Amino acid sequence: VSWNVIEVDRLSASTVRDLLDNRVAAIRRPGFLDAETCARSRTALFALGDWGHYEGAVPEGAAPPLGRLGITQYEHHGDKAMYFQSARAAIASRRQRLQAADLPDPLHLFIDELAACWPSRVGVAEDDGQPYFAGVFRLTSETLFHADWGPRDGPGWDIERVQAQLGWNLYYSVPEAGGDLIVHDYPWRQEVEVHARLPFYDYDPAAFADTDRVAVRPNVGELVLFNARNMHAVSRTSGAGDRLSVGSFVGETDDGSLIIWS
Ligand SMILES: O=C(O)CCC(=O)C(=O)O
Ligand SMILES: [Fe+2]
Repeated sequence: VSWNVIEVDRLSASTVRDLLDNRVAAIRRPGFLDAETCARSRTALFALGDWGHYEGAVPEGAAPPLGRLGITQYEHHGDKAMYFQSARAAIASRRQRLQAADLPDPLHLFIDELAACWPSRVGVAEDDGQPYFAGVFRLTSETLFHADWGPRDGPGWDIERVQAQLGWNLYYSVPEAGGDLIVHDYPWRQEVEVHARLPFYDYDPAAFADTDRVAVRPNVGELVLFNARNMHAVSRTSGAGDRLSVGSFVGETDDGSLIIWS
């Protein structure tokens, strides 16, 4: 295999293995959710009305997503107790909202397909029996270069012990232009930190300009997986509010099981 984007009918252990080991750049899994369910989900999620809630809460120039439903570990890395308290509420509200709108939970669909092929346990990450939040919905207009890596993002958290990390996203809607997921063959390492212009965010692409790179333009209903430890970004979209996705991380632990969080 070469470090490139591959397309599959269904997830398999060997392709997921290749991605965890950074032998392939990304996995496209088209038709994970049908177009009608994507459209219905988008309408129902927007009707909830609290998008854009986090706007302005991030540093100037950080090009935040326009909005999201759910929480991330990264934004709470300084306060673990507060995170697990927020996670409880966020998990309950997420479940209740999907149920009320009669929407399939994409996180469950994803875990089902992954668990069906993976030889070891697959489940939501926990710290002392407390579950992490997983399956954040995001409206993205642009994301600057960054890497998502549990050992760096969660020292003292359970996700610290992951040995490889993927990200997956399912796209409910996509923009006319832009919104490509760009991934470099450059797994996070300590020495790249001097190139971060914000804490763990907005890394100067000059630091890895000489590495291989792919650009994935997602389609509606498609699942895209990539190695989240690699430097990645989302190019600016043509229209704000067009790129609606849901996703999480998947980390491989020392015993081969996969743990899931956002
Ligand atoms: O929206 C995407 O395509 C990728 C966003 C991202 O940075 C991630 O899922 O870690
Ligand atoms: Fe990311």
